[in-house]
Amino acid sequence: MTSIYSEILASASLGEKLLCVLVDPEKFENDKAEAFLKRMPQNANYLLVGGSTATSQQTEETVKALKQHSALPVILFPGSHEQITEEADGILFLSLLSGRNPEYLIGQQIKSVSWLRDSALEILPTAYILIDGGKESAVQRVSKTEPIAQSEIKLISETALAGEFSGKKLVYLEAGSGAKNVVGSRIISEVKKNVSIPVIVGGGIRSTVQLQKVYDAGADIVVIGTAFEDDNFEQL
Ligand code: 1GP
Repeated sequence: MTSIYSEILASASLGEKLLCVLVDPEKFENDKAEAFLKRMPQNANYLLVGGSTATSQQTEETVKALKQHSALPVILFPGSHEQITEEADGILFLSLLSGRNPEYLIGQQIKSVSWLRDSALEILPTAYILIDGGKESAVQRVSKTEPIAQSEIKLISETALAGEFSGKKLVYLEAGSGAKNVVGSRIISEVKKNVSIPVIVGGGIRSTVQLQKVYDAGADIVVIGTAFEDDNFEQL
């Protein structure tokens, strides 16, 4: 079976842009999974499942509901080590490098080892960088860390590169779920220029215009949650 990461690398090397639909198990109505998936752009590549405070049971049930109606790979995007289920295909193994809270740099990761040690989930080490999206995000609240200001392009870029040097395979530039301000184009292009691993961008993307702008700036993968969840993604 081709691994998720080798697919991502192949797409990135061809300049093919990828789209992830993010589902928060705490808010998702599992019995409406089929209708939800029909509404999604048919070019979506992955389903991401996770939220800041979802339980393990909620996560597992949502993954199962999505898998019943979709053949897309499901990747966990865990807010905590408890949101791990074998029902998924892979996991973004996140380290919140923008913050200085050891619990989200390494603590949660250690707690997840007993779940992951014998797991078949594909582990995708990810440099997770929280950037100011104009309002307090759930990541900020839960992790008790500050986002990096959008003006700190050099710091964001160096944080991303430090992530790559530490062995992360992906960089995730996160403006926070429901962000007012999407991660700026200059940040994305600067990070893209500096790292050689694929770049994910998410937070506050609500229209095809914003989506295209983020892709044009250099994002390899875009994550959209809230706009699809609220069914108000603006198509042109
Ligand atoms: C949040 O980046 C994701 O972690 C997606 O954000 O919900 O605003 O699309 P939205």
